[in-house]
Amino acid sequence: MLVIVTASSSCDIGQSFMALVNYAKKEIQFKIVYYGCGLCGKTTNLQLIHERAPSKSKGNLTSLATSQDRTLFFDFLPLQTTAIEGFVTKFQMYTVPGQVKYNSTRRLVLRNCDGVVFCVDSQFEKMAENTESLENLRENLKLQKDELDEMPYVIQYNKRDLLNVAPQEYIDYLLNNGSSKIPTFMASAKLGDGVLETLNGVAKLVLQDFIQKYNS
Ligand SMILES: Nc1nc2c(ncn2[C@@H]2O[C@H](COP(=O)(O)OP(=O)(O)OP(=O)(O)O)[C@@H](O)[C@H]2O)c(=O)[nH]1
Ligand SMILES: [Mg+2]
Repeated sequence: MLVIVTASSSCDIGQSFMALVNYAKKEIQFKIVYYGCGLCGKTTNLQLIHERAPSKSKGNLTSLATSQDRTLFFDFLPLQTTAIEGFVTKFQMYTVPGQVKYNSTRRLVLRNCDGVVFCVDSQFEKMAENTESLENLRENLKLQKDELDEMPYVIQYNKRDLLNVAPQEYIDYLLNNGSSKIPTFMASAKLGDGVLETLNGVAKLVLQDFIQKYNS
């Protein structure tokens, strides 16, 4: 399911890496966070990944949610692969709670993340919320001395199955600076379209970033 990138297994990992490397167990752990406004589909992404991932490479999906199925703290899904030669590579997948009032929780979940998926609700009337959420992501990353533009980051345009969605170019203009640098993925998490592609996209960037830092 995940893109395979190989690296030498005898690396000396510097302190600047956020990824957790355990030499004794031959394990590398990366943290990927799904961010976005309330109800954009973050939890649905993780549910779909959990449903489709082969059982030997996934753990339990843990969701801490309100009675209305809104994320209260986070969702958590561990995935495992052999993307880096000689190491078991673990991806710890998290979602944040999108509701504006849970900002301190979002900051906690964002800590030490290695990659971000910004999930967009493509419906026209959600554009202000998407923009606000992206701004909130940038601010929260700054507080932990990270810059969104310098980290592995992809955008998912979700809910493309609905009729009232904004055109891709318009969302690009609003949320992606019209830039072709940030990989974007069209998706319907509800139907299962584009979800694994998004995951592969961010996993590939996270691994490339890790290998590049290691090589330098
Ligand atoms: N039509 C459609 N509905 C979707 C899609 N993805 C998610 N939904 C629905 O949108 C609602 C919210 O989805 P969630 O995954 O719970 O959203 P969330 O981003 O986790 O929301 P918070 O936990 O509040 O931040 C649910 O009813 C989903 O079934 C999609 O691609 N298309
Ligand atoms: Mg949720």
